[in-house]
Amino acid sequence: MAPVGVWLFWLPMAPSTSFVTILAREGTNRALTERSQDASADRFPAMLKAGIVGLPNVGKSTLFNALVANAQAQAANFPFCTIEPNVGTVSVPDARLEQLTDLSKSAETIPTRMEFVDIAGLVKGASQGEGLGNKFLANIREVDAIVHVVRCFEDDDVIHVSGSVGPVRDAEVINLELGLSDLAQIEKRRERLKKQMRTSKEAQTEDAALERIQAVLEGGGAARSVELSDEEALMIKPLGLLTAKPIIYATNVSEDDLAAGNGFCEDVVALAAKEGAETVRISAQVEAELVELGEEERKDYLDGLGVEEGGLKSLIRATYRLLGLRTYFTTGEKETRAWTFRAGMTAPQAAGVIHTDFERGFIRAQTIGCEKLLEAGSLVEARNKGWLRSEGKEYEVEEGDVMEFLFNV
Ligand SMILES: Nc1nc2c(ncn2[C@@H]2O[C@H](COP(=O)(O)OP(=O)(O)O)[C@@H](O)[C@H]2O)c(=O)[nH]1
Ligand SMILES: [Mg+2]
Repeated sequence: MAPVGVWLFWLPMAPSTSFVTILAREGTNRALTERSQDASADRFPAMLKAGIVGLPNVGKSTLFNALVANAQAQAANFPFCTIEPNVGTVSVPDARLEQLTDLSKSAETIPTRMEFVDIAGLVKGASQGEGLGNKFLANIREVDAIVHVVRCFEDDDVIHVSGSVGPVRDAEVINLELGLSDLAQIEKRRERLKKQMRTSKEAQTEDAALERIQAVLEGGGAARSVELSDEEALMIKPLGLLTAKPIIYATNVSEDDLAAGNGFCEDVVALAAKEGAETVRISAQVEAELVELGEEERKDYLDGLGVEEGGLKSLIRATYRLLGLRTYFTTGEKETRAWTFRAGMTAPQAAGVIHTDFERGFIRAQTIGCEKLLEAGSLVEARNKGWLRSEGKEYEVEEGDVMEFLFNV
């Protein structure tokens, strides 16, 4: 059957149109519009996941539940916020979305999302099968980044598995288990490579890289601190080394310490700095309470604590960046929407995030930086000033770009 080609001619980016409305107006393309939304949902599993790990009773589930409850409250138009009891998609907070919504007088505002997984039950000895042991480690192997929650709050009512609060010691217990699991993985792999090495140069290269990682792990370090060539990195990727995953520490404090932190937080910041990792201060309990409050009460409560938020937003944003994720926007009267792409993606690849047809049939993109558009005040003004750019297939999309795609299917 001959493919039925539908040409979408270049439509100037009028303030009242986004490409989605353009599609909807072309009667024949209704189905495409609908499919495009389905397809973006299909792509969701490919979306990156962050795993929340830590010792028992440090506040992981409290944090996870607050993340999910917030997502549900903010984005009622996503019915499937919780995929499984311990997997949730959350909206990525972004002030620019509201600004663009105002600019375009959009009927709807749709944030972009990412996934968090509450990974329960790591205890000392997990790499030897203690507790949930290997199941826990397998769960971590599937995530793209680790949010390591450490307890920096004192509360006699909440039992501490080690008997006292000591976040650096706690973090080291977890990191040791992850390291031991990686070591076991590497030993198995190197055993297998032994035979292949006699005849295969690749096997030799991989083994040499693993030997370097092994030495670092045996010294108490993490695989992520080992410099690898692109070739080596690609070779060891299938191993899914846990300590190679990017990590962020979340110091969970009581409400009184949210504004200024405490000595425990400082210790964790020092530990993280040694590893080149970031730290975000949160209060899981404050976030859990905020979920229950109305807008006014929230503000009063936060004002009383001397903070602007309980740390949840900062944590989501920091994790999003840690995963190498970036945002571009589409905006029009129908909706203003944020889309996730990976740093370094070209315009056709970024278009493919919305729908594979957009990538396949990509012709050109019309774009302007979000700040620039807000400065102009409207798309018409931006056009008059000559600030809208026409970009081709080679264009690398930048953080905050407002995009409109011209394509042909
Ligand atoms: N005082 C205080 N208690 C907290 C805080 N975060 C969590 N908790 C409590 O600690 C207990 C364990 O929390 P949970 O989130 O289940 O920990 P998980 O085992 O790491 O998932 C619960 O009773 C929580 O209410 C906090 O910031 N301050
Ligand atoms: Mg839990």
